[in-house]
Amino acid sequence: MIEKLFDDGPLHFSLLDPDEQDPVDAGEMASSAEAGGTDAIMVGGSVGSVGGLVEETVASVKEETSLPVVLFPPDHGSIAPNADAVFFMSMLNSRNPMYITGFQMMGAPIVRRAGIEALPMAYLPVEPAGESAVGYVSDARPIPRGKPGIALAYSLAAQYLGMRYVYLEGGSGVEEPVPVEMVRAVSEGCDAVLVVGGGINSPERAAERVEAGADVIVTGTVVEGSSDVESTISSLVEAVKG
Ligand code: 1GP
Repeated sequence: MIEKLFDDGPLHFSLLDPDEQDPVDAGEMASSAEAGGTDAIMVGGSVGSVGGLVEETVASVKEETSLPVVLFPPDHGSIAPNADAVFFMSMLNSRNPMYITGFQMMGAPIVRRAGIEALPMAYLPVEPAGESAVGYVSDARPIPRGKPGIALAYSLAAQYLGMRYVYLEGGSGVEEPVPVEMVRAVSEGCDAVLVVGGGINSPERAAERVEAGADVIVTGTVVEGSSDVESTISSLVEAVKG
């Protein structure tokens, strides 16, 4: 059960977008990330990461590492049966009902047939995620940075709906990650496992958010173009684990 992994937090997850590199390179990056001490590989992306490409990327990661692979799908077309688990996400603050319940309805039978572990999650874009691919594609109404109370209210709603994970998403590659005050408010006021990502590109940024109560730090962009993925991940992991 991947769920058990979360008992041993705080954790660092490495995100690989299948649209950004071919599956062989993804496997090599995952191998370096494993050597750097990351806890799991997330596979997914907003645009172009569908079907066979996701499955081949998962296969390559599993061939090169012994890490759990957790899908991070934008919709039902990105659910690969060879992954270990899926963040089964509902974007509670989307304007488009397909991102709240529609793609979930279409994806649920795929998850059941594949026997993948489903981790029920509220996926909450936070400003400036409106400028990122995920905000644009999913028609998000991102939470204002100065409103931690709204993030907590959504997170509590998720908890009361039975979701066990909350992901505060700043947007991939953004300049400013989710504010520390917002991470603290959600961590202190809600029981869900708190995942934070988007724009976390330094050990300091990772450590501040763990100190504020994040259970999982996700990084993706920081290793793109890195000549030494292992040491980049290793310094992030060190910051997360203290
Ligand atoms: C994006 O939160 C993830 O969905 C990771 O963001 O690419 O900025 O690390 P970065």
